[in-house]
Amino acid sequence: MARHLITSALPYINGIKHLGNLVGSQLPADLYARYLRARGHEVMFICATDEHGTPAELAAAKTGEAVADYCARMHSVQTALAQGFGLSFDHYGRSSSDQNRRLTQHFAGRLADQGYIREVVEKQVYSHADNRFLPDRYIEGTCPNCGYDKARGDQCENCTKQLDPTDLINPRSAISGSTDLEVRETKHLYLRQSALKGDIAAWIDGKADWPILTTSIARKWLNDGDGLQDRGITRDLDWGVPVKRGDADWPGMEGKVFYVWFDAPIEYIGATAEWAEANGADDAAWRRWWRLDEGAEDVTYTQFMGKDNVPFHTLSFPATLIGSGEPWKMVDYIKSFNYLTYQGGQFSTSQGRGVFMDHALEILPADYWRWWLLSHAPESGDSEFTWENFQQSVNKDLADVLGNFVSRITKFCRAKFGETVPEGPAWGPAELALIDTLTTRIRAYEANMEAMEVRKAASELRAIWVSGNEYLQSAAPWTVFKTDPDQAAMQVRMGLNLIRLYAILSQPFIPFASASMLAAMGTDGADWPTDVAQALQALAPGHGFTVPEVMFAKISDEDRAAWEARFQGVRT
Ligand code: B3M
Ligand code: ZN
Repeated sequence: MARHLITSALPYINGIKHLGNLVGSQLPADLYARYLRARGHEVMFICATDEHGTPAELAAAKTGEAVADYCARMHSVQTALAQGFGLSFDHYGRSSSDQNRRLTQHFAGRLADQGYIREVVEKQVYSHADNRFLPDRYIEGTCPNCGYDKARGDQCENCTKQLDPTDLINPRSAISGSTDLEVRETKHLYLRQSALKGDIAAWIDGKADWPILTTSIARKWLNDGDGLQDRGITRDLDWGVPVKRGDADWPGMEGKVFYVWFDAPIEYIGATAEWAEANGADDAAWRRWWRLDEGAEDVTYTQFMGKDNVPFHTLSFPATLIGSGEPWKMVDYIKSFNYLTYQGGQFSTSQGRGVFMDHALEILPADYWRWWLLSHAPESGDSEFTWENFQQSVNKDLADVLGNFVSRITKFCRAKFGETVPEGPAWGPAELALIDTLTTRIRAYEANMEAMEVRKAASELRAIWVSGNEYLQSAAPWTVFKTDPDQAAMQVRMGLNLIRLYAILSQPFIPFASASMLAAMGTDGADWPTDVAQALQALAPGHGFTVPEVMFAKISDEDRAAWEARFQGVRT
């Protein structure tokens, strides 16, 4: 049994996330966590809300709530939606937690002790119209690197270049649009990333197995002239982790907070400490996942994120961990994703364009979305959600292939043999051939899951479902029954055991349907089918089962048209 630490990029606290956010980190991370647990490994699956920074402050200002109240409310909203989608986090923490505050201040103190912090009097953009300093994300302007005119002050999402606000051309407030900005002097702490470039380069060079998407972005900013510039890690904001050096005050930094991207990745550790507290465990329980000198040396750590988060996870966060001089567990593998587009355009909260997590669950069960998103994950390139493709894929894969198989075999058995597994003779050549096919397919499925090749794993699973249908089609127990009911009984026994096998294999993708299939088969035994022949004998003759409700109602053209209209967004 191996030990796996899995983290998904932390969604910002503000707003309900859309399907693109979901498939870009949390959902594939859940797929991987579920699979590893099903294989018997020890998994710690962590995520949290990213609560600091201007997004939270501005969103709270809009609702009139105190930002702490807003974050508490939105954390429970996001928690409920995560549960609705079956995201099986061991803990869904909060970057505003005491644990994260203490850890962030600890790391800042360690970095200072190691000489990796310098104090800089810098120029920060103050907006008179907004009556506040404007941190990076809320200054927009033209990117000096590629000319994109909606570049943000921290990063240009067009060319992913990490920026400082004062780099922007024609800057304006992203809050009010005001260009009445004044650059003011203010003292901030800078993390001397440049002094850690060699350590980080060596660390990345050792990651030969990383996906090209991840290493190419990391190397681009590492080797590009200014990739590892020293970066400001404090801000003139009220909401955030107060700047302290461990437990001590930091003279001259009163009233300032750490930059959201400094404390957010530390919340991966913070949320694990929150998990320990929530489960009445001591510090050793979380430190055994994160400290190489306290039991984490045998942990494999995998991170899931959208590609625009790769620079922070391959440069800034490693700089914090390495710079601390302490033996913290660092990521072993980063699975990063491209983008999901919606009907040829972008998801947009402000324009109500695209499907967001709350509406998705209102109209269809989570498994419909999980299956489509994972089988179309934006791995090697962007994927596009279209209602036509969604309806076709779900109706075919889930309703016609899997759902239909379950329904035909259970209803036929009930009609001819009752709701117990019939016996019949031993398997014949057709069954043995099926077992060979399934064994090959299941090994390929396992290999793709281990490698986090999400789409390939989905197509192997689909092929496994199809092979059961092909078996049923050629065996045709409903015809055989007329002349040889005993042979039909054996075929049905195989079919019922295939349902249990499918439930176990499908659980990482469609956990809700998997659970109802196992319940219908009257079993909670879900041992992974290492030996396929043995697995297909789990439901012995005489074992009781029930015919499940229709598992996947098809999406009608009317519904599809109505949803397409509902989520098309306001015409701009
Ligand atoms: N909150 C995700 C984003 O860019 C950001 C990830 C933090 S992971 C430590 O929306
Ligand atoms: Zn750019």
